[in-house]
Amino acid sequence: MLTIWGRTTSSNVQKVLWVCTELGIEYERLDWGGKFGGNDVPSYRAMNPNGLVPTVKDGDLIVWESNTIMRYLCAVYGGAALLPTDPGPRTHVERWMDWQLSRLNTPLAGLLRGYYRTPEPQRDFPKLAQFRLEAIALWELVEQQLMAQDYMAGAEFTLADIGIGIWVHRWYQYPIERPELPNLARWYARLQPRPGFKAHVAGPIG
Ligand SMILES: N[C@@H](CCC(=O)N[C@@H](CS)C(=O)NCC(=O)O)C(=O)O
Repeated sequence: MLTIWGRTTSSNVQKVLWVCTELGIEYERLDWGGKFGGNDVPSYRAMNPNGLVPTVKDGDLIVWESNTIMRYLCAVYGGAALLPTDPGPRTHVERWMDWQLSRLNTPLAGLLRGYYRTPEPQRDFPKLAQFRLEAIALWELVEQQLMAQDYMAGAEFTLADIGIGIWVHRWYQYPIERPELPNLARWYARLQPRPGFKAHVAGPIG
């Protein structure tokens, strides 16, 4: 059985748990990181030298980096619908996965840290305002992308929706003003009935 190290409130852990639900993968999960600690335990560092969550063990194999874990699970547990094996269609999914890590993550995680992990007197409000503007510019790209299709990579739900979906849920909870982006809002609503979203992502930011 798969073992997953990671607290359920972590966005990167949630991606992995959501994929497990989509693919019906059984797993054992250990509360790790955040208030549970454990990231600096030498045996954990030996598995994941970053000292971050999530880490996954499948048999003798250790996997870390949430997107790599998602790709691995799709490859091994029948996830071709979530991540096509055909290289062309696959790029449509992977570019948005990479975009999430390389672009969306910075302002969205910055807002999370600022509003949810930093006491109000210590918040850097000009920086938070900048993160908000950067995030809006990026969500506008998503708004365009969703103009003529239901999901990030086309007509079907894929890993791209999971990777960005964990952030859209946070975006709509942040205590900030948001521009109206109707395609984004409709896509967010489309994700919410999925069992993986309900089980692992829905609810207040932890
Ligand atoms: N790029 C890594 C980032 C991992 C990461 O930053 N994890 C955060 C939680 S979302 C973490 O471990 N923070 C410290 C902690 O939770 O103790 C991934 O996608 O897996």
